[in-house]
Amino acid sequence: MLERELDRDELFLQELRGGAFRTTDELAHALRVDADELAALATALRQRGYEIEERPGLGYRLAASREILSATDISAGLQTERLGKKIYTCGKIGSTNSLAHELARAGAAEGTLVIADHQTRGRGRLGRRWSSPPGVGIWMSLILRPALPPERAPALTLVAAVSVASAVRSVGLPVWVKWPNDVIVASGRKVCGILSEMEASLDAIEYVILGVGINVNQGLSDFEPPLRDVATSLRLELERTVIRSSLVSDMLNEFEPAYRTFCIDGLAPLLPRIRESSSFLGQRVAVWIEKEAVVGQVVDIDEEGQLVLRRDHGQIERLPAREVSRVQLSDVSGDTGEEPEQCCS
Ligand code: BTX
Repeated sequence: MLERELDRDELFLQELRGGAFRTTDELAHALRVDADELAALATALRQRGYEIEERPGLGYRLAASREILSATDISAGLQTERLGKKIYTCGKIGSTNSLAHELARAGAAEGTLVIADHQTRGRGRLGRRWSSPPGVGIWMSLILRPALPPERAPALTLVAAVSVASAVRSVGLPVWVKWPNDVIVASGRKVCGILSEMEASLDAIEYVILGVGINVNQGLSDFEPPLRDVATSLRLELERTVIRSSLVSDMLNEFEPAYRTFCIDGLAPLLPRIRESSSFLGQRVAVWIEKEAVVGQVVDIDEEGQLVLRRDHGQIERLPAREVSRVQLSDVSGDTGEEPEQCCS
């Protein structure tokens, strides 16, 4: 049922591609729905922001001036063996991670991708909100079933972040990975956040949901005022629109070989790329673990994906990503240890 709904949405869009009118009969036949269901589908797509015109006698057409997120286009750009072989596209959804959990519990295969045009309850780590307005971002979740012990899973976030960073650089924007789960531009503003969630027994992972949010075509007004200082989009940085579907394919093409390497050989072979992409190496940072700040200089990211800090008194500390709520550059020696009022995680 769920699958059929999602597929029909995408099918309708595919049928309307090219911009010409398609008669109600043609469309109803292709989608295996009746005229009323077709009208309901058109309404739902309009709510997603698609301009769908309906004319008596002529049928429907997509007044296609807009950049469209499409499973067909994503598939056309894929060079992967397993990732993205099954894609669920949705219009408005609470959270792609939630739907991906549902699909994974129902047995969806590794590599299944859920992607939405708009999230109403997009979430970040630790219950934080992720702003996911319609038509301008990549809000996607990938189902993974790595044969790894659960404690290895958190490092997958870093592997994904490096892959997003490579894909974004290939459209011409220099970006860095902000350990543990963001991708930022030179000003420090965030273009991407990653949320991995895992279902596991004591010694085996059942599945991991890798949720990736990329700000692609937002204008300034698409960001609520509190976000304007901490977030940006590719369009704002590059001053041009970026095609979301091809960026999704590029990200999956980058991620699949890195993911395979990680599953076989761990993080070590990927560390040179991770270090090279890292925004923090050599910098002095404050890392919040619950309400406590640990301040020091970042000297490395280790084979477990932990941040290696040298504290002021010279002691080396390794911080695991899963315990960290927030990281920021710190100029002040002897930080107060209090959480800053403004959130820029
Ligand atoms: P995070 O907890 O590291 O970051 C969340 C913080 O980032 C927020 O508190 C806010 O300050 C800021 N923020 C919120 N929205 C945005 C935005 N669009 N751009 C930049 N900064 C923002 C990061 O969590 C992980 C985000 C994962 C989002 C994906 S989208 C697809 C999937 N589904 C879902 O519900 N979440 C993931």
